[in-house]
Amino acid sequence: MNDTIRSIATIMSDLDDILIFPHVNMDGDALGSASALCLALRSLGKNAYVMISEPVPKNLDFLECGCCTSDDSVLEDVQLSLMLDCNGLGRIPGREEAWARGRLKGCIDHHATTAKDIRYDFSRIEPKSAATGEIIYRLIKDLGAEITLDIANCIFAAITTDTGNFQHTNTTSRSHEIVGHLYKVEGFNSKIISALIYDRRSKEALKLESAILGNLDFYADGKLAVGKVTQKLLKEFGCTMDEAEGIIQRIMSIDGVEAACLFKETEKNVRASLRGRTYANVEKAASRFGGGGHMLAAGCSFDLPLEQAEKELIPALIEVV
Ligand SMILES: [Mn+2]
Repeated sequence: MNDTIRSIATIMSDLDDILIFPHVNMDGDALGSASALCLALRSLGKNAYVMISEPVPKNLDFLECGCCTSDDSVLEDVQLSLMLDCNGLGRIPGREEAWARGRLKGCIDHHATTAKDIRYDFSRIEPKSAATGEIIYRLIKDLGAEITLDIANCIFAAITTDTGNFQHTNTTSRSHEIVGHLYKVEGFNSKIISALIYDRRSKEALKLESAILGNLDFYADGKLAVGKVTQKLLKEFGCTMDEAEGIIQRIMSIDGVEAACLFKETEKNVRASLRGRTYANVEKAASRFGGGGHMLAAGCSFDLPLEQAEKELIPALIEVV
């Protein structure tokens, strides 16, 4: 089932109380899409909130726009629970009860991953869209809401982050067309938004990055590069895990590297972020361990110590490079 954006707009036009659920470890697309839609719904007189269970990452704080809450009972009656930029209860941990309150359930996403644990009343999955923000922009237009400056900023943040600043192969003419429309919104300045997202790193985060980059492991004649963010390193530099954001792109900038893996040792488990350059299907490797994503950008997690997670994943990555 893939509903049209127009039919989703028609359904949502009749609803007043809506909770929006971006994925855990929110990124610019998850939060930007969620806040953009929330603001648009509010402008149409509806009660809408973005339900989150973790702090907003520092570099994305300007996307919060007064939309986010962790209060399950913020709405008395929830007519719709809408999952954005993800699919499946595993992507919204800690928010299952709030999710269940929605009388209708919907999903808007651009990941091809399918989830079998939810029956949606409507869904739209567009694997060819570079960002969920592209789908949300069109939905907002179909809802008849105005693209305000705040909404434009959120949509731009969604698209610039998920396209790697328009450098990833997922970038399409439509990505640029939508951004072209954003430039027509009064006051819109992409430079300001890019600087907020990309140019607010701490000195400590840069030191963390250089420690990780200085200690990479290479496999398969240098085609696979593997880095590690350990709890020990985070403590040493006084950083939090979200300050490791962007390091994987730095690894991918190495000539000859076809695939990169960045292990992130959290307090609970080990997550792996994966990237491919042209042909390395990292999603194939991730899906073996219950993860997912896109062919050239995927992730998975392990309830194992870091060394064991490496032993499991690295051979699977060597196979795809
Ligand atoms: Mn996304």
